[in-house]
Parts: sequence; C-alpha cells; structure tokens
Amino acid sequence: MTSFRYERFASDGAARLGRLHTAHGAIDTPAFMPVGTAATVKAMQPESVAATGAQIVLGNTYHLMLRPGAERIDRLGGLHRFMNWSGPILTDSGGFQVMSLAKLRKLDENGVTFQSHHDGSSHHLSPERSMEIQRLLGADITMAFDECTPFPATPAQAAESMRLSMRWAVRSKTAFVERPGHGLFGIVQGGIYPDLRAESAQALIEIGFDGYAVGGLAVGEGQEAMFATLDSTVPLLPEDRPRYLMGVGRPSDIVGAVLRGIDMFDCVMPTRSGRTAQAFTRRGTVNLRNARHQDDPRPLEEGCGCPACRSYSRAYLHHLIRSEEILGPMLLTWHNIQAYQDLMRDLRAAIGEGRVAAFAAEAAAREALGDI
Ligand code: PRF
Ligand code: ZN
Repeated sequence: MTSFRYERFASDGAARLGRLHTAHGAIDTPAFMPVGTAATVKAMQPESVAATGAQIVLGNTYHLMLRPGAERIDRLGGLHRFMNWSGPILTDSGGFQVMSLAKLRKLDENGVTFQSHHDGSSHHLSPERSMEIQRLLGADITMAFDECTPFPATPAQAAESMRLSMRWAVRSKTAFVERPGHGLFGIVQGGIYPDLRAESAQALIEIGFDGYAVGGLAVGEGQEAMFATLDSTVPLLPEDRPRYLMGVGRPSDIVGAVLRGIDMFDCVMPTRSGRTAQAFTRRGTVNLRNARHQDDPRPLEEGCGCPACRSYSRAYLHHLIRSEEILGPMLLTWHNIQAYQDLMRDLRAAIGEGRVAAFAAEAAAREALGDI
C-alpha cells in the first residue's frame, strides 16, 4: 500500500520541485488540478484530461452531496469509478461553495445549514459530515472544513472567522478516518492580516496535517495583496509538506505563487473561460469570438500539441463559437487545460534547472507582448 508522502527533489529560491504520492498515483509538483465539480471536468472526457498531462482532478463535496448524493456514489463504487478517473482526486470540503452558491445560509459553531441552489431542499454540513462525505467519495486528498473569510473583512471579523475555522480544523482531524495513501489538508485563513495568518498556520501545525492549503485568497484582494499574504504565510508552513493555494488562478498568479513556494493549484479559469471563447496562450488571452479571427488560417497557438491547435484554424474555432456548436467549448477547454499543464511542466523544468526566476520574467514579458 502506498503511503501518503511528499518528496522534494529541488528548490530554486522559495520554489520547489517535488512529487506527492497517493493511493491512486503520484502528482508531480508544482501541479495544476483541473476542476471536476460535478464528477466531470466540464466538456472533457477523463482520457482527454489525462492526455494533457493532468495527474489529479478536484471534486466538490457541496455539489456531489446534493446531486447525485455521496451515499449513492459510495454504493456505485466511489467517485473514481463513477467518473472513470483512475488518478488521484482532491475534494473540497463544501463550506466555500455553500457560501457562494447556496440559498438561506445559517452558520453557527456546529456548521452550516443551507438550501440547495437546485431545488431549495434543506441540508447541513459540519466538519464531521464533510469528512464523512469526502470518505464516501473516496477522495485521495480531503480538505478540512473551513469558512472562507469574505473580503473585505475587518481584523476583528477576520480573526473570529479564522478561529472558527481552526476549531473546525481540530474537529476535521478528529473525524478524518486515516487510510493508507489518503491525506488530510488543513486550510490557513486570516484574510490579509499577517498576524492572523501566522496564528492560523501555527494552530494547524499543532494539529498536524498531511498538507497545508492557503485559503481565503483570490476573493477580491488583488494580486499584490495576495502575493504579500503568501510572502508572510508560506515561510511559516512545514517544508516537508505540500502547500496548496485554493482557487488560483490566472497564469501570472500561478507563476508568482510558485516563486513563493506553492506546490498545488486549482481554478475554474481554464475550463470556464474555454466555454466562453477565451483561450490562454503564452501571449496572453485571446477571445475567439472576436471577428479578427474569421479569416485567420493559423492555429490558436503555434507549437501547442492539443487537438484544437493541431487540427484546426482560428477561423474554424471562431466559426464554431459564432455558430454555438458544442465542439467549440470542447476544443477551447482542451486547449486551455493543455496550456495550464504545459505551464506547470515548464515551471517544473525551470525549478529543476535553477532558472525559475528567469523563466518567470520571460513568461511575463511574452504575455505583455499580447496576441499576434
Ligand atoms: N476554502 C475552501 N475552498 C476554497 C477556498 C477557501 O478559502 C478558496 C479561496 N479562494 C477557494 N476554494 N475550502
Ligand atoms: Zn492548443
């Protein structure tokens, strides 16, 4: 049986090259995890997700508990079998999605009561129930149940919210059932306040987790404040455990966070943008709906190995989007996931060769040039 462990091969400044071993295989880090909220990476078959180089996907407690239900997925053999993804799966714990999606939310010490955004039915999540659902799903990486502190928050509000998350972190750890190859991550909160982030990191380290996530960022504070928070927080986290920045981000956010010692990321950006005609290239974002592409025979991105770029022109992709053909979002999602995985591969190579700062500078300069 594989034990859950993180290996570090190299460091370049604060950036780290490593590998995380789980029950369903290894993840080379820094890693980007495509979001598979409802047991699917939208518009992609799992084989295609794997073909981009992605080694782990993310699932959501909130969505799956409501539909089709965690007990049902368990009876059907777990989430890996249900969605035909044989690699590692990380599941988010639900609180963040409740606060952004559910109706009539009521939060207290025990947890959160809410109404489904589908049919208004009433549900409850607590640290204990979240751990149970993530176990029923079969998550390789389980996230502690937390509250993502809204932005902006006063120091008093951020402190109260963070301390609730720390009490929930204790309960998450107690309720988590240890199994070989399965890990539990704590989530640092504390808003943009360095002293609260330090208190939170210390509390989580005392509880002891298999990995440490930084939550409560990318909620409107801006890149500069996010990087400043990482500058003060990441050095406080144990060097021998993986670090995960939740819900981030654009390519430049990811590069900046890798330079600051983050190992794992997830974001709906590549999949959601793909469905709204926005493509990520090394020259920045491109909107394929724009009429400037209608006669353009060139690929979306020269040198990209994805099917959208290997087999089709910008003119054809533009036509699919304008015609609202399903193949349009499918091809652009594939390209975007490919672009993110290629970025992570290039970052890992640069860290291994001790040139990640130069790589980051080149990537920023290339992106600043813009498309064409
Ligand atoms: N907590 C959890 N999930 C999250 C976040 C968080 O703070 C964020 C913050 N950007 C995204 N997803 N549990
Ligand atoms: Zn491509």
